[in-house]
Amino acid sequence: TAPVLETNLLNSLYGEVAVGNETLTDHVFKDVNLWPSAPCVTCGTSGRSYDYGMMQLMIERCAAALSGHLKLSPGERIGLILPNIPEFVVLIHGAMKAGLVVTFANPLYTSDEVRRQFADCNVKAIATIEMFIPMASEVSKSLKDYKGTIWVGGDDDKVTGIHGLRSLLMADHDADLPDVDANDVCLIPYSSGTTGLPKGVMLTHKNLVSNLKQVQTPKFMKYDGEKGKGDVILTVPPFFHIYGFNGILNYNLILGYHIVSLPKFTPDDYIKCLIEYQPSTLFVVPSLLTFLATHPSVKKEYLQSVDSIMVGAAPTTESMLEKFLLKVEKTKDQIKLLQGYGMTESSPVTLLTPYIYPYEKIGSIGQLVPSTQARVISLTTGESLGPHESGELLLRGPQVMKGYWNNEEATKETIDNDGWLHTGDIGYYDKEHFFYIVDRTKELIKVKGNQVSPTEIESIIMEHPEVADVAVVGMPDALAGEVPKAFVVLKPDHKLTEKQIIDNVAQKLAKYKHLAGGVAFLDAIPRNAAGKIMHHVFGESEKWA
Ligand code: AYL
Repeated sequence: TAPVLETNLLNSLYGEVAVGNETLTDHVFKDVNLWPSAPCVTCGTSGRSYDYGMMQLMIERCAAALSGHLKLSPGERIGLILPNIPEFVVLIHGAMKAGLVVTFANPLYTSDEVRRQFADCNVKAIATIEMFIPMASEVSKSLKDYKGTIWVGGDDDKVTGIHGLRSLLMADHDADLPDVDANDVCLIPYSSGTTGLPKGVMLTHKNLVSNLKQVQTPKFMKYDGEKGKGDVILTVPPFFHIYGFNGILNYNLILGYHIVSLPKFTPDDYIKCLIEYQPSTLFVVPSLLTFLATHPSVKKEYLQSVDSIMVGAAPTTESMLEKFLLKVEKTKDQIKLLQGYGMTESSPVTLLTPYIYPYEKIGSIGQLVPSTQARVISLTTGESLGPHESGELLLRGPQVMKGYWNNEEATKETIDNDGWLHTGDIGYYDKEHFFYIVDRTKELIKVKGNQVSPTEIESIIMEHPEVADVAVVGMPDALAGEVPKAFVVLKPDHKLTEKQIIDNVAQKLAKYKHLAGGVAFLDAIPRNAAGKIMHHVFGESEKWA
């Protein structure tokens, strides 16, 4: 009998994808023999580049070294502290081929932040570049049964026991690579989800491969699914974030495209890459789109080669998309403006704009990708809502994570008994099943597409003996989207200053988490009956701004 569908439960309009027992690395490099000498990844700053054949060889040798030389066993965790450089691909896919589980950290993190993450998932080896070797050594002291540090770009150091990547790749290693099961976890990125501190998100090969198949459905693709067109893509979003890793890197590797990436964004380097590499597709976050739309040194001539731009990871306004087209004097047929929506917890994509879609839908985050279902539920009654009614967005599909690492309670709060992922985002859909995001119920702050957990900043401010209470909230910002601002209650007769609070946070956290929105002093923090900070009260009233 046909399943009885609940009313207002939406299925993807584009069918289903089938996923077998294939690992992520096997899936991503499946067709590499068709284009071994095509350029694979190029560093836009240094020009260092590998072709697909070389990349595949290095991945295989890296896997052998991690298993045969460093003696890392299947299932053990390796931590990457790497910017967007071509060797990122060698390490991450080499590790996955060896059956390891990867967790990656932002190279801008302080050692406190890296230590917290790497100790939480019990990392056994770290790979990083010269600049962060001292940090890796310091962090490794708090890791149990640590097996070694890999220096990307450096040579072996017999004194400190550091392994140079070059030496690892050059030597022959006796390794028996494991048969990896597609249901095994292979990646643990960190996300604060709907509440609290960042948590490990357990993603399996199957989650990530499903998502690649879901987005590589003809309706959502430039060439109707045809591969190997030799496209060049320019990208800045970090490979150490799920958007950069699965949504950009793996997505384009499967197609055999040339990926040009910048380890560090500067307007000059970005413009240089536009001119030198003539990319057809740009992958951006909203703040980068704002840069393209408004920066005086970006000239329309530099974008002649561009036919599509993918924007994701944070809200983009319709007016910014239009402003961009006006600035570069292009029509929506000349440059396709595509939007994707998702979460780290969903590998990440759940909604995407079709490659060709009606102009009046500009500003929408798109439609459900294959094998994905959605409900929009009322914030008060929990019932599933119809078109144009705003509520919390719930999603279900094979790309949804296995759960949070070592945190069953948070897993249960986020994925309900029926498998629905509660996004903490508020949105609605229209009659054609295009979705729109209007707000967020969760505390998460997004600074230039980066996640900032208010809890993380609040706990640092609370450590100060003169602080009685604190709430950190995202304030709107023209370029960054949002910036964190702290509302602080001091203990009686204390004189802690705004500057002292800002400096203390700056010492302990990466730059994008700093209190760019400043500090305001209050007599009390609005809390609900359960004692939870009512973060949303701050956004609703002028008096807090
Ligand atoms: P995380 N519009 C509005 N908000 C968004 C959007 C969007 N297009 N995309 C992500 N968000 C917010 O885990 C939203 O609040 O993953 C969501 O819950 O760092 C949160 O960011 C998740 O943050 C792509 C490109 C998906 C990127 C992504 C999202 C990866 C961000 C598909 O094609």
